[in-house]
Amino acid sequence: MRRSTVSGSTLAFALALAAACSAPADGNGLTLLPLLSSVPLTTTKRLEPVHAVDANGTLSPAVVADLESMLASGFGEVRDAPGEPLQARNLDGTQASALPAGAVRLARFVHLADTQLADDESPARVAKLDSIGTASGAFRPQEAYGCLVLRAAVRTINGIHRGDALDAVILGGDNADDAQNNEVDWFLKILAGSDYVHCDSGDDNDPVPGPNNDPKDPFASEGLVMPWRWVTGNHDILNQGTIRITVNPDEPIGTRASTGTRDWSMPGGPVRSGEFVTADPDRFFLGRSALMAKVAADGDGHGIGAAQVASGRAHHAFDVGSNVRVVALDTAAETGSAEGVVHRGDVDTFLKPTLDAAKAAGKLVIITSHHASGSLTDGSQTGGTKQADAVSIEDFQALLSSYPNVIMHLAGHSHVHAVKTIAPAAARPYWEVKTAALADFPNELRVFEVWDTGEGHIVIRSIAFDYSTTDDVLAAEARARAITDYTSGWAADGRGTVAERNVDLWLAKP
Ligand SMILES: [Ca+2]
Ligand SMILES: [Ca+2]
Ligand SMILES: [Ca+2]
Ligand SMILES: [Ca+2]
Repeated sequence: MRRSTVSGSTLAFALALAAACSAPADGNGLTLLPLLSSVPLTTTKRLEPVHAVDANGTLSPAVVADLESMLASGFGEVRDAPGEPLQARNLDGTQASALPAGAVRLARFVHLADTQLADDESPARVAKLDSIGTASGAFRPQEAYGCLVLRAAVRTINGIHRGDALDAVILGGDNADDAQNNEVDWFLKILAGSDYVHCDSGDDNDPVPGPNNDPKDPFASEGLVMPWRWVTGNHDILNQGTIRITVNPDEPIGTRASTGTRDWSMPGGPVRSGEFVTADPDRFFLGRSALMAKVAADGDGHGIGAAQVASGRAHHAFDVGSNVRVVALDTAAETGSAEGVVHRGDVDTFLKPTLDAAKAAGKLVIITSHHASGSLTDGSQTGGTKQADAVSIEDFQALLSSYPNVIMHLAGHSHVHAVKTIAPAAARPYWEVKTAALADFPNELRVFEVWDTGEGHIVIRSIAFDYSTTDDVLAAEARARAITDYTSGWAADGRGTVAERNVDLWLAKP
């Protein structure tokens, strides 16, 4: 209001209006970030950490003072680097040609893997066990920002879509970090779009006083504007992605953090253990069927319906674009263990009939699951029990290979971009591709395209991309922390090799 003199009543009105716009008392009507109209993929521009990696891991990102010291001395900085051109590859490892001019694009979708959206205040967390190496995921300095990173990913995907339309988004599993009801609620709300998302369990914390300035503040999310499809990972159904939820079923709703969780009543949210957590009934473990029911009830169900609710298993199939069918296989083991299990019964009752139907319909098939074939086990790894009906890696690969229309197996779980030829002995080879984790450096997603060359080949094009931080300081802070996790020497490099990021993967048309 531009006035040189302001009456008392007008001033009161103006102040009330300003308060309503900036900090709504009821939390509703939060403002969306500006929509993006285009986003560079990594063929155009890459982000590169500036700081060298401390191979000794001298300072721990889980210690507030260490983290602040590293952030202040540039461990989290990135710079723009030149884009990385597509590498065209044949299944036998030789270099392939460029796409011919007459090639036709059949499908275009995004793979969003391993968000591991964490309730970082849950008593079920194991943050005190954080270490360099296998337990590096027990604590991440960026984990409190998980909801904001997911919001940034949604905003980025929509921006890419506005530039060149996407048919769908396919999840990679490990959408939630600890199988908790509130984590899945947050995840679904951010993808659905909402003017009020508040990722803050237990007490309502406000580590930086005021709105829109810390990860415990409520925010608005624009939501994905294209269909998306659910895939279940081990972290979606197991405590810390490893332990059966029946072992200590009430752990997350209670008050005792025996293995360390974050205390946001203290500056920087330090990791503490003991009896200090404010109980929160929304933190309960969902379990397979309740998880499926929750996903089925959201939007169009994302591929999940009555059959999946009844079985608790996210086996389903859907068409993407033109002539491409995606077959989603649930490889998470509710009997425990982070690694995957494929049960013979699921192969007989779901996978084979679904592949047979796709073949009869003349569809190209992409199999997608959380675990790649190399992570399939008999279930007996840490936290698990041996499953007598588990399918071996060799048998699983041979099965996919026996269908000439299966062009790719798409997976997550490893948190590293990877591309591999699967070539069972004396059988037809196919591509296996893994996408890095949104949760960990480099925090990238992939866009996939399926092309028919018109000259007897199918080409799977995959290009990595970074979530945008344009006008999003909290997402930028999350990135700085994830990069610090890497440069501190406490997190692995998830980038893979140059031949595994931006690729044109050729194979003969079936
Ligand atoms: Ca860690
Ligand atoms: Ca809280
Ligand atoms: Ca705040
Ligand atoms: Ca809050």
